[in-house]
Amino acid sequence: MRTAHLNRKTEETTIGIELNLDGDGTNEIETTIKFFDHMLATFARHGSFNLVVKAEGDLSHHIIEDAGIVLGETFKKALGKAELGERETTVRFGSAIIPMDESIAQCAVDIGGIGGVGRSYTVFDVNFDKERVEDISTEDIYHFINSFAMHAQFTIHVSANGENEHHKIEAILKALGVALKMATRLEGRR
Ligand SMILES: [Mn+2]
Repeated sequence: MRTAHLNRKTEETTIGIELNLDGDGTNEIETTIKFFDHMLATFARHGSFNLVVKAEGDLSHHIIEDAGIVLGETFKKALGKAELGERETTVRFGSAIIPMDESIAQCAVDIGGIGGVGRSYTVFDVNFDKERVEDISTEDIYHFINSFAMHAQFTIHVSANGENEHHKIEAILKALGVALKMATRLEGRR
């Protein structure tokens, strides 16, 4: 089983994450931000990752950003470092196009497997019409995905269109989960 757990405490946040890449989507998410809980649970379920996230802090922006950082570090720990070639048994690439009612999201990932050099890059082609959805700021969605990509050593491309911001974001997290489920799968060869 490829698992990892990390705890990180700063003056702003306290984050604890447990991850099993070869899971079934079971998750236990408590971040004090309801919509962020919904995002992470959606990601875990559709990525078939077993995920425990306990996060608290002073501001929702800090919690979301720091949870992205620690989630990225946890993926890196479970997968091994890209620049050392430790991911070369994975499929490496993954992509998904996921609809949710009137919304549609696309996600493509490169986790830097064979001969990987640890490319951390985010392309986020999403426009939000509203500044807030439920109890988060829509600008924090990019912050979360970028923090995650930088610290996991992933290249992540995301685009989405739709009318309903909740649906758009949910489709993005489903697409990210499905793309990463594909990319992190073991290929069975070196
Ligand atoms: Mn929903």
